[in-house]
Amino acid sequence: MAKSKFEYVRQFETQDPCLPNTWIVIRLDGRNFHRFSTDHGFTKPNDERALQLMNRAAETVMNDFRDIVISYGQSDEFSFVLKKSTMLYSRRASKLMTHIVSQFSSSYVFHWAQHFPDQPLQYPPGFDGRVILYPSNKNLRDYLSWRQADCHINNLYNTCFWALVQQGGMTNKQAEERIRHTFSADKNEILFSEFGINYNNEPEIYKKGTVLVWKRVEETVMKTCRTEEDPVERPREVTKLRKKAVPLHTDIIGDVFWEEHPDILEEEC
Ligand code: DGT
Ligand code: MG
Ligand code: MG
Ligand code: MG
Ligand code: MG
Repeated sequence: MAKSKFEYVRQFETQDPCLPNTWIVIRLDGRNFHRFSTDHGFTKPNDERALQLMNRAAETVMNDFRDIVISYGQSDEFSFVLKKSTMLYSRRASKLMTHIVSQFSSSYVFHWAQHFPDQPLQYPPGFDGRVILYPSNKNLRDYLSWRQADCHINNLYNTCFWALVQQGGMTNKQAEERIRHTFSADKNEILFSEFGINYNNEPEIYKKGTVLVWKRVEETVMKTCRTEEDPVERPREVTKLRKKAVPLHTDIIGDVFWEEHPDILEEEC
C-alpha cells in the first residue's frame, strides 16, 4: 500500500519495552478515592462491599491476562505481577499498563451494582497505573511484603482512629492527636482496654488484604460431541480442569505461603 506523506509522524512514537527476564509489576490505584469513598458512603475504616468489588475487578483482569502469576490488593490499589518470561504485547510497558488498568476500571464499573445494590454510582471512577521492574525473586517478594505491611500499618491505625471517634466520642483531631506518637503495641492496647477489641480477631481481609493465585478447578461446560458408548453427536456436559484466580487473605511476608505455592516464583536463571 502506498504511504501517505504524513506517514513520517510515526517515527515520533517511542518504544518502551520492559527489560527482558525481569518481573513486571503493574500497580493501579483509585484516583481521589478519599472523595469517592465519602461520596459513595463507604463504611469506615473498611467497606466489605468496596473491597470485594476491587477483588472482583482484579479477578477479571487475571482471567483475561493469564501471564499474571499473582496479584495483591488492599484499600484502593491492586498490584499485578506478570511472569518474568512473558512476551505479552512484546513486553511494551504502556500497552501492558494501559490494558490492565482500563480492563480493571471497566470491570469495577461493570460489577458495581452487584456489590452496591442500594448505592448508585455517582460518577465514573478512575485509576492510575505504574510499571515497576524487579530483577530478582527477593526484590519481588520484598515489594509484595512492602504492600502487605502497608496494609497492616494503615489498618491498625484506621481501626484505632475510628474506634476513638465512633465509639469513644472523640473528634477526628482529638483521635489523631491521641495516636500520633503511638507504636503498634500501644494501638493494640487502646483497642483492647478501651473498646474490648482484640485486633487479632479482626477480619483477615482487612488485616492482610487480598492475594489472588491460580487454582485448578473442575468446570462443567456443555459441548456437542460423541462418546465411546454413543456415536451420535449431541450436547453433553463435560468436565475439564481450568485455571481460575482465587482470593486468599493470608500472610505473604513469611516463607510459608511461598513454600505452599512453589510454582509462582520461577527458578532464577
Ligand atoms: P490519589 O490516590 O492520590 O488519587 O488519592 P486517594 O484519595 O485515592 O488516596 P490514597 O490512594 O492514598 O488512599 C485511599 C483512600 O481511599 C483513602 O482516603 C481511604 C479510601 N478508602 C479505601 N478503601 C476504603 C474503605 O474500605 N472504606 C473507606 N471509608 N475508605 C476507603
Ligand atoms: Mg488512591
Ligand atoms: Mg495517593
Ligand atoms: Mg491508595
Ligand atoms: Mg487498535
